[in-house]
Amino acid sequence: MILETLKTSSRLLLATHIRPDGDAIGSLLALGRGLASLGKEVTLFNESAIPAIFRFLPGMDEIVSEPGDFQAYDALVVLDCSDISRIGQVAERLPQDLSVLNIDHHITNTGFGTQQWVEPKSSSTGEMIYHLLGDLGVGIDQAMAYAIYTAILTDTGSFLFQNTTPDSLTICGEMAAKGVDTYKVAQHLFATYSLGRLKLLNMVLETIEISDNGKLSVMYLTQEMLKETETDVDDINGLVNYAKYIEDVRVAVLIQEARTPLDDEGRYHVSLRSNGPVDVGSIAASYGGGGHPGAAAFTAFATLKEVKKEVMRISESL
Ligand SMILES: [Mn+2]
Repeated sequence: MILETLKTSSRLLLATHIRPDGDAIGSLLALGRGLASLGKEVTLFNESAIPAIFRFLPGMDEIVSEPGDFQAYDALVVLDCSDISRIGQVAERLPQDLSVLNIDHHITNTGFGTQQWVEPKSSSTGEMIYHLLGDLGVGIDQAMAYAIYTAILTDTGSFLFQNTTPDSLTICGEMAAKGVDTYKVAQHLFATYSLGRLKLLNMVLETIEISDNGKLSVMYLTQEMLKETETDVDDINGLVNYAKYIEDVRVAVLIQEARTPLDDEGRYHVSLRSNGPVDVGSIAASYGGGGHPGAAAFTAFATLKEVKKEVMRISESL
């Protein structure tokens, strides 16, 4: 089982998904530091650039964007990924014989890897890492506490989402008692909007459309808007939630133009958020994507107009 493999391995590669969120980064940092405290050689890998809002977390500079030679590791630990492809292009060159440990909380997890530990009821992978560190006999220090707190706080939408459980709140309380300055975390994560980001938000809000039955809202964001407001992908995080704040809306959608459109056909990242009983994870899965019941995404290859039309069609089943 995973616990035994971690205990007996001495060189570990830890990876998480591209376009990392707070849970991905928090889980990576917390488990990485915990394993290092047990004397293991640990490499933390993420293929994407890390969003600036997470730079305050201790140990961020240890995350590398190149994993090096896979033969140098006893195992690869994949965190917060519903599928191995989520770690990025590097997934295509993993050696067949590399032992892969899959630790995740997505209900859509494909069960990839040599060993799996998937807890769909867990608010976040960070919450699972908290329990794993306990099982490994690691004493959680302040740096790990910051990472775990950030993971749970961001994946529960600051405890506003339905995945918030007594366990998530208890663990966060414990992390605060270990010295996490919760006000400082909130300032870094939520009070660091640039003027450009606010202008971008304004532009995106202007695009809101509501389905005829009022149950679905759609917004879109183009590369042109990013250029005009001098913002980048970091600034898109969380924008989709604004479409969710509308009365009676059950599903909120943000259609985001990808940076490199393939040929003439557009490529769009479609994020879905649910405000309650609707499972957007299975809606996204029906379009080849994935996620959670409350938050999911898929990629669409079409024009913006076509993507919008298709998204509006989702409202008919709500
Ligand atoms: Mn997560």
